Amino acid sequence: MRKLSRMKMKVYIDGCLYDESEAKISVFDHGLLYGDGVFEGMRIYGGRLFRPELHIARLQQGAKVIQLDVPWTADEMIDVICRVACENGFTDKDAYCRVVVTRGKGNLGLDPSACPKPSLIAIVGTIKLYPEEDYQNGLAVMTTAIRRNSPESCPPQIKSLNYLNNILAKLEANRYGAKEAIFLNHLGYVAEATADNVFIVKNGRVLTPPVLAGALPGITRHSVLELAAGLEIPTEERNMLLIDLYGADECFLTGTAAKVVPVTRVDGRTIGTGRPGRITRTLVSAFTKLTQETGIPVAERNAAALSGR
Ligand code: PXG
Repeated sequence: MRKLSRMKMKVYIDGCLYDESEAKISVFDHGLLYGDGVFEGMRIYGGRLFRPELHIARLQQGAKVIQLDVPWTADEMIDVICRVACENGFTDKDAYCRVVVTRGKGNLGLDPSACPKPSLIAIVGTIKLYPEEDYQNGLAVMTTAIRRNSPESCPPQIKSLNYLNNILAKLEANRYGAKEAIFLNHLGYVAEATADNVFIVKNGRVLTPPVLAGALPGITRHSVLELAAGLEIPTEERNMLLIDLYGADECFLTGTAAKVVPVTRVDGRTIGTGRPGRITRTLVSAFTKLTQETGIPVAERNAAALSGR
């Protein structure tokens, strides 16, 4: 069979668009040398960019904590994403956007003061974490022996370019044939998955670990908590132990890449009935509806930016 050739992407780096094969950064960029920087993953649903203001606010907050001065406003960064989306033909389709702010070019010492100018990279393409059948049947996940980054080290709430801890957990999941790994924190409380937040449903209540347990303040998590509240399903951010996970009526993960995905097995144990639960399915539908009905139309936004508004 003939292989379908993928359209060549245009990638944005510091004010210019490059063909993907020409999109390169310096080997002296501290994002590469030390993982010094922050990033965001956003989605475009049917040509609309989903909640970019929340993603950019999280990026700016993380940058502030690591004393990385981001010279671009939220509006400027959203304009850049919409421009790259349009250049790549995602005006009416689904897409995945990666925004990266690196510390920029420096020298071989880790001192960030040698890096005068941060770099902004924007990539718009596609991503699919799990096959469709996992959304129908639910994922089998495992808990990992790796602990979520301690809050006494690099704060786990920052979406930094340091994902090695998460990658170690993902490698462990791959090794055991699990679809995803769930971290406990240094105190033994459930924190989150490698790129998703964790939820359980117990006695009709939707529960998720607090951010203080080591969870990233996920935009999907936030949206799902809002949707549940709107549907008058009680919600609570609460510390949970493994026993709460194993004994849950339902379980699901949320994330920009994963969206809302049911979990039906944890560490070989069946969760609830072993099928995606009723409340999970209700929230999947509500989230899908939200993504289809809200968001910034990238084509309109780009046209307005080009015409100087
Ligand atoms: N926890 C962690 C550690 C994450 O990295 C989430 C939770 C979910 O947050 P949002 O805001 O997306 O609901 C994330 C998000 C990737 C990829 O390339 C990773 C994320 C998002 C999109 C793509 O694997 N992480």
